[in-house]
Amino acid sequence: MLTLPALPYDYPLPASLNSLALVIIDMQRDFLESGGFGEALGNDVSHLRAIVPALQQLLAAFRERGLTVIHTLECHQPDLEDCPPSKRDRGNPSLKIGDTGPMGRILVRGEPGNDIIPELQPHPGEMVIHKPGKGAFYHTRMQEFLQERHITHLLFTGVTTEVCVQTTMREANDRGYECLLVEDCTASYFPEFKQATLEMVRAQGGIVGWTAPSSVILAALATPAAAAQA
Ligand code: TIU
Repeated sequence: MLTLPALPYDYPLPASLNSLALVIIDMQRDFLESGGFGEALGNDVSHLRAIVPALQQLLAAFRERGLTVIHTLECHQPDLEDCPPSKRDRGNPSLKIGDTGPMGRILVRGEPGNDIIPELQPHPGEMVIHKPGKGAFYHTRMQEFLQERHITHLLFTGVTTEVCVQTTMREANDRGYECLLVEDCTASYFPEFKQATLEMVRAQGGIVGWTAPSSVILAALATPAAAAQA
């Protein structure tokens, strides 16, 4: 069995790498660029871009081997029917969800600002999950998709670590998936929240799952054993 050096202990990869998926959470202009939802909430969005090169490298490794990649986007329908007032009104932002900003309507599906950043655009055939909530299982086909593909192991990346990434990882953990958070491929507007999330995920014997850097995943995928498994 292939394992990854991880915390709190080695992460066992599935018998077939076809049961493994890379999950890229919400790498959207709305969170990474000026004028989007993240900035409207009062955040300095410049921190988040630092993970893009490592994430591009990991994505390329998955694509080269034909492994499953899932992209998610946080977004709402244009009529905001799927956006509860509690979410729209929260935090008294300068621009609310649905308001028009410099990149179109904030957090609305199909608007320029809601798109995934150019560097990480999905390829044809990759799963794209549009989600109205923070978690990727709420009001989506995520669970059905994973079951159809017999996927049991999920590697989590994207933004923000303590909001959509952690929520989705917890949802997945409760549903029985073996979850690993990729340390250098996730970011928060608050570096201390990212650090706390890494620690709380792997505390108590891995109460929510494992954490590891992308380097150990790249190294494992490059082995002959991984090639034989795929
Ligand atoms: N505000 C914040 O940190 N995050 C979100 O609102 N959504 C995601 O994390 N994608």
